[in-house]
Amino acid sequence: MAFTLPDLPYSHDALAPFMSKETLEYHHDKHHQAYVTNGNNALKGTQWENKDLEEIVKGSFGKNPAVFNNAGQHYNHMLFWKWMKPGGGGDKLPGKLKNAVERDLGGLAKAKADFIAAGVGQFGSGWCWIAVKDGKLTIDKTPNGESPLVKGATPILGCDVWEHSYYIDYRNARPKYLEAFWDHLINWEEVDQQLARAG
Ligand code: MN3
Repeated sequence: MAFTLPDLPYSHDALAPFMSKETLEYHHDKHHQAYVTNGNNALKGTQWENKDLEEIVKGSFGKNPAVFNNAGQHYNHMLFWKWMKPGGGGDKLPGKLKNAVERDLGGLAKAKADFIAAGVGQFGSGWCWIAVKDGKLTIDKTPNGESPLVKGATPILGCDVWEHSYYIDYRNARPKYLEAFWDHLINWEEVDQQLARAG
């Protein structure tokens, strides 16, 4: 199934000042588009050409870097745009998600600190995550285009810590970007829905 670039679920200027119009114009319109274009080219003639995205990501991991890197990043970004909304973030978590964070991650303050530490601790490009594995929430980080999906887990929240995601707005201050993502951008209702789907 050919990849297509989804529209952002909000306007390019909707997340300012925490993520600027210029960042989204480059990040969504150019970087994500490049993963779509290069992924479609890499898929041609492979066994994954007509598979769905999750199957491509899992199947090509460790086998075909050109397919995996682009498919992995397409998968991650499809989710990333949905994990943000104007006026998001903070401590207004829906009940089921809130309970799971208390139960598995030691409460919201510890979850925030550990999530930010995972993002700051990812050396070079990558992502930090909250994922569901065996019915429990975990915090993790991955390099490049990898995700919890290739470790048998289901991501329910992720933050892109590639420099293209924050350098225009925060320069080298990755911790400040992660803090703003958590405090002002996360779409907790979407995270809650993905938790419900992950079981
Ligand atoms: Mn990115």
